[in-house]
Amino acid sequence: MLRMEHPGLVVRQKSPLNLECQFAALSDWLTPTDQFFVRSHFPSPELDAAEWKLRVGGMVRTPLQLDLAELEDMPRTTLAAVMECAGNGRVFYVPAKEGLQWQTGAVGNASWTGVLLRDVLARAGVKRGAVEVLLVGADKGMVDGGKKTASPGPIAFARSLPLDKALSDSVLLAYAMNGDVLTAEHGHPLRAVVGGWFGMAWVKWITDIHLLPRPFLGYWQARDYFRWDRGSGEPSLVPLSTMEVKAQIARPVSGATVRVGQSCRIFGAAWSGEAAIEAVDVRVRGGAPWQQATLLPPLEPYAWRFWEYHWTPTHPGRHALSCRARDAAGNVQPEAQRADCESYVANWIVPVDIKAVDRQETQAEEFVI
Ligand SMILES: Nc1nc2c(c(=O)[nH]1)N[C@H]1C(S)=C(S)[C@@H](COP(=O)(O)O)O[C@H]1N2
Ligand SMILES: [Mo]
Repeated sequence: MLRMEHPGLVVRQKSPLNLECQFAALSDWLTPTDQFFVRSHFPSPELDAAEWKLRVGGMVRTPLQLDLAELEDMPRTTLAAVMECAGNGRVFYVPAKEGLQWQTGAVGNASWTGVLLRDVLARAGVKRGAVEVLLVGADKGMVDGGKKTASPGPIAFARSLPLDKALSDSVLLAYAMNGDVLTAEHGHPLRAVVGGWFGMAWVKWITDIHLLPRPFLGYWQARDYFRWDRGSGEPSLVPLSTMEVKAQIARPVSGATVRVGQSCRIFGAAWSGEAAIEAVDVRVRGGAPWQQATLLPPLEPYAWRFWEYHWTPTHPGRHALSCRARDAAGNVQPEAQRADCESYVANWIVPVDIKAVDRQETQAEEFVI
């Protein structure tokens, strides 16, 4: 019997497994786990939760080894948080950029349960002079060392957080997602949840935490997942960190037909980095005025925000629907493609092309919404 292994998800790569959700099907504010995108650089390590240990070392007073039961006995926190892969929307780069051609589905919003990283660090005791917390995953493999250096050999997926973020209320070591034990693909038995940050910071399958005296320059920080910062004169490399303000239209989908004179609901989600979404605007064709959409509940600091706008097309023809989010820190989505983010951070405005038709031209089967 034919069995679909990942119903409702688009397979971007089979091994390592990379799955994209269908953003057009957006309905639940908490993305069901079986509809949540998967982004993995290496095959999933097979970890036996009974054998697994979390080691905490480096610049700490007392190096620790904790098993899952010990972590589960610590005070638990649940945080609803959106995670967007920094490569989400890469397909919109012109000309095309190398890498998985994510459309709009490398993003999801889930409820994560675990311990605050801060509580684990407090148990170990952080020494003065520590500036970053390195999180190391159990998955390993070969990477491209670049043109000018030899390959570093097999390396693990590892990313660091600055100490102030690591000690904040928005960073968890999570063992549960949407109320169930983490699945293998999403990082069982333990993953990082880094509210407001792009997905690469949310290290899965964590085995080691190291307190570091200087910023980490590992592969996933300095060779990948970085941007050029021009703020200080000469361009310098800065590891990607917080998500950038963004709204996406889920429906109507590109290519849809809507009816003149009939209300059409434009619906989507918006999110940003550390700042809350303040407004989402909608424009029904280039040059038309921006109109404010309605932000919908629930409102949670690190989660995405659903929004809608009811629009009644007044004339037939093609329409390019755009949305634009603004956050409480004053960030607004740009109109133009980014130049300094390699193949990442695709948050510029990308219109959705649809067609409005007069009632008499319309055939029932043409309705998509
Ligand atoms: N150990 C490990 N952690 C990882 C990755 C990985 O390849 N290995 N991928 C990162 C990236 S780039 C993203 S976008 C998120 C995806 O998390 P998900 O697969 O649970 O959606 O995990 C991050 N954590
Ligand atoms: Mo990612």
